Amino acid sequence: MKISIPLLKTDQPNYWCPGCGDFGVLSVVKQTLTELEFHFEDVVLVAGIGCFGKIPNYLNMNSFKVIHGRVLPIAIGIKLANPKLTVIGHSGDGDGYAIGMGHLPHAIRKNIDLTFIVHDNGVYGLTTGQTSPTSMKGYRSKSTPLGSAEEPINPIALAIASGATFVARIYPSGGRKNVEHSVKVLRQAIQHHGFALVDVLQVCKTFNKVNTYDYYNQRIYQLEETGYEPNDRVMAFQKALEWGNEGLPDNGIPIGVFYREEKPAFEDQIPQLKEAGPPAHQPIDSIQISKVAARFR
Ligand SMILES: Cc1ncc(C[n+]2csc(CCOP(=O)(O)OP(=O)(O)O)c2C)c(N)n1
Ligand SMILES: [Mg+2]
Repeated sequence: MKISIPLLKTDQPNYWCPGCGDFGVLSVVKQTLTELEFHFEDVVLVAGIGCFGKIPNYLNMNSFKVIHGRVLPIAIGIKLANPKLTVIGHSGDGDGYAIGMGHLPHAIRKNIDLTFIVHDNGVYGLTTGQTSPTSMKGYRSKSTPLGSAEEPINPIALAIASGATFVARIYPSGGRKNVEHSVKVLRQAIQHHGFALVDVLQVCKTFNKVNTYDYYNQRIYQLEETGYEPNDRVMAFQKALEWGNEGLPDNGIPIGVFYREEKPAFEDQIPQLKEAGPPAHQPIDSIQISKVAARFR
């Protein structure tokens, strides 16, 4: 059956705060999956722990909710078990760039064919507002009451440096133009053959009083509108360093596709997958696990 916005609806009560940026991500995901004309059996969604991690509750589709920080290992496992599936991971700046950070450069350099959407609100929302790896320097919260002394991680630069074949940033808020742009970018990310990082500028109205809707609305600009072509890695890295640097020549925050490159995905290069086919399609009747199981009794 084909995915459609009405069929994706669930009867779960929504626990996100009024005005949460996650609503924008949810609607962009719904629209993109519908536009891509996927069938329900073609797509698996994997989500970690955080406010963003409630997204499977609001999407009536095959989903796997995993422990904190482990979206990528599970998503990779699903993809390798059955490369025919489209796998989409949802993570947060805490989930994906703190506890789960070790997985990111390795998934990137493997170039596993999956889409990794990070709801980046610069704060640990679910645990009531601690400083995260993308909170800006000086950020005050209950975990850094005197202001954070650390520089934030730059996920776009990190992904480019790790050899990512698709790197993008979206802002699915602040009006129709940004929403349509987000759908367009997410569509390309999902269609990309290889690892695609989509960092989402997501506002946390309750806890992050720095990166507000006003903050982003005043700074974001679409890379495409400047004639930017996402095919030069050095240029992409340079663009990745722009972050509303007031007083400097580049004082905006770019959104859109920073870099893309066609390369074989990990799973294309594994002879066992080519010869025997995906593990999910191999017969299991003759496999005896009783001996192994006995060792764990
Ligand atoms: C192993 C483990 N450590 C810590 C936690 C507590 N915890 C739950 S969510 C979270 C951070 C969530 O932040 P983020 O990923 O940015 O998601 P958000 O809530 O902002 O959407 C933490 C530290 C946990 N659930 N499991
Ligand atoms: Mg967060």
